[in-house]
Amino acid sequence: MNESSWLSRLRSGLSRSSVRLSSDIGAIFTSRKIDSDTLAELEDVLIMADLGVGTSAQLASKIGARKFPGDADGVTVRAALAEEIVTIIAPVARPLSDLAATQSGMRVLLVAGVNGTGKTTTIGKLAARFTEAGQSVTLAAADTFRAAAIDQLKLWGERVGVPVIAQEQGDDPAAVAFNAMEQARADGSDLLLIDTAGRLQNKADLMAELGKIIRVIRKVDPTAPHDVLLVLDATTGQNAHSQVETFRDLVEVSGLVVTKLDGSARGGVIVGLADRFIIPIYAIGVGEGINDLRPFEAEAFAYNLLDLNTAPASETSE
Ligand SMILES: Nc1nc2c(ncn2[C@@H]2O[C@H](COP(=O)(O)OP(=O)(O)O)[C@@H](O)[C@H]2O)c(=O)[nH]1
Ligand SMILES: [Mg+2]
Repeated sequence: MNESSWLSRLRSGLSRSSVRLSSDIGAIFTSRKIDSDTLAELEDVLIMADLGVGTSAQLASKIGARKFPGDADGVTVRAALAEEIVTIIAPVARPLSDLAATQSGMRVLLVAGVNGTGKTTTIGKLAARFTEAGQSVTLAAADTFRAAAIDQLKLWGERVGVPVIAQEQGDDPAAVAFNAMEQARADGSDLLLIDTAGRLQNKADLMAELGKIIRVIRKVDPTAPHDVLLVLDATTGQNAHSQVETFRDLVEVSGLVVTKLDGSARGGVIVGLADRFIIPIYAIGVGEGINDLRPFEAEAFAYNLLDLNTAPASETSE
C-alpha cells in the first residue's frame, strides 16, 4: 500500500473525530481572541473529544502560553494543537517492524485485552503484515472460553495462510500456549502470536490464567513472552484508561494497539493514553479488514485528528 492511500485511510478512519474537533474549535475562535474564556472552552472541547481531563488542561495551557501573530482563528489553533499533540505522542509511537523477530530466535507476542476490543482481529491483521514482510508466523488459540473464538482465529489463519495451533473449547489455555511454543519452534517460526481470553468479570481468574500461560511458555523459552500487547477499543473512551490500569496489574504490558478508530468520534483517547501511561503504541485499527491495521505515526495521526492536511514542511522530511 502506498503512502497516499494509507494516509487517506487514516484520514477517513479519523474523520468523525476530526470533523467534530475542527468545527468545535472553529466555533470558539471565529471572532474571539485567545483569552481565559476561550481557553476554558477549548479545554472542554478537548475533554469531550476524549483527550482526558489532565491532558486537555495541559494542552489548553500550552496554547495559552503561545504567541500568535495577529488573531488566532480555528485553523491556527488547530495547527498549534497538532504540534503540541505530536510532542506528546511521538515518544510512544513505535513502528510495527519493532515487533518483528530478529536473528535471536522465535519472538513470542502475547495479546491481551478485554473481550471484544479486537484481539483476534488484530492478531489476524498482524499475521498478514508480518507474513508480507517475510516472517513465518504461527497463531495460538489460547482463548478457549468460547468455541467461536477458536473458529475465528482459525479463519484468520486460513485467510492469511499461517498455521493455527488450537485445541478444544474449555481446554487449558496454558496447555494450548505450551503446545504452540513447541510446535512453532519445531517448525522454525519467526513469530508466535498468542490469542487470549479477556473475561474481566473475575480479575483473579484472569490473572491466574495469564500468569499460568506465561509460566508455561517460559518452560520452553525463559525469555518469552517478548511482548505483551494490550488491545484497547477506542470507542470505550475513558474506559480504555481503566483497562490499561487493570491489565498492568495482571501482566507486564509492553505495548498498546488501539482499535476501532474508524467511525468513532473518540480518536483523541490515544493522546490521553500516550500522555498518561507512556506505553509504546504500535498500531491502530481503522476497520475490520485485513489491511485495516495502520502504523501509529505521530505526525500523520495528530494532523489528521485535527483535520489538517500535513505537518509543516520542516517536520515532514523523513
Ligand atoms: N470497525 C472496527 N471493528 C473492529 C476493529 N477491530 C476489531 N473490530 C471488530 O470488533 C469485533 C470484536 O473483535 P474481536 O477481534 O473478536 O475481539 P476480541 O474479543 O478482543 O478477540 C469484531 O466484530 C471485529 O471485526 C477495528 O479496528 N475497527
Ligand atoms: Mg477473540
